[in-house]
Amino acid sequence: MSQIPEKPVLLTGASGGLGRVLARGLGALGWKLVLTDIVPFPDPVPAGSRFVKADLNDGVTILRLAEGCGMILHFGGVSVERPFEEVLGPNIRGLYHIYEAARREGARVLFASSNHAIGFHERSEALDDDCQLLPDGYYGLSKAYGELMGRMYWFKHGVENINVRIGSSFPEPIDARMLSTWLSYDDLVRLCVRATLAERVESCVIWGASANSRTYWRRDARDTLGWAPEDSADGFAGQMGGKVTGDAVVERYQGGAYTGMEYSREGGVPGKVFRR
Ligand code: 15L
Repeated sequence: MSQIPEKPVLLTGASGGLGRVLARGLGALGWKLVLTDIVPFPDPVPAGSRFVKADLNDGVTILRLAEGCGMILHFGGVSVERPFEEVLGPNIRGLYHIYEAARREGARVLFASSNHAIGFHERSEALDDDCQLLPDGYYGLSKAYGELMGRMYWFKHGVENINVRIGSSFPEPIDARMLSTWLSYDDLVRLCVRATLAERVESCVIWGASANSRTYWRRDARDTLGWAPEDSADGFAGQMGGKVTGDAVVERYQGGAYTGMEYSREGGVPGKVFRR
């Protein structure tokens, strides 16, 4: 079976850390990519692909870029915690433009969601894909909104989408938390390949992490995609033992440092969501 999609693939956020990894990895497979970002693409554009500088706030341009594409790998937008007003345009309005483009083209969307959509779950919890969304800031909130937008577009318009709650995707884990949350670049590229080529995905959630034995995460839709991580953070455990912050809030929750930013709850009493 061909590993090359029939139609071109739109990759937003192409100039960011993960976008560059994907442009290189998918370009090397011979995929025809439409790369876009608000800043110039710093690498050589893979053969058969093109780069167009664009702002996610510009809906007309996003619609044009998506013309003829069968898949949108949406990695664009603000990728760290920022004030609400900075997140709003790229991550909320921009996402709406992506979904409208997908609806018009009959394209599938892979949404780069984040562990920060569920960041206020405690590290002692083992989560399945249908756990409560517990965002740990405005960035995480935009990711939770994005997942719900995907669900709405699937139910209302039949736009298929894969919501990847990415843990920590870096060349290597750099602290003790990442022994649980690390996603290798190779596992990420393979995940995007399967998400694009899988026959039917409906609207689903994937935990974006390698096969880390210290994981916080369990069930998701990976079997539907035919994806399983091949790498693991376990081999880095010896170097990471002491790499903790010493901050009680940060170490308590899965979202780590993001949970402690602007944290103003008094007395260190942990937040709880009441369940009936
Ligand atoms: C994310 O969502 C960020 O984009 C990334 O920079 C890391 O902070 C990562 O989460 C993480 O939680 O390690």
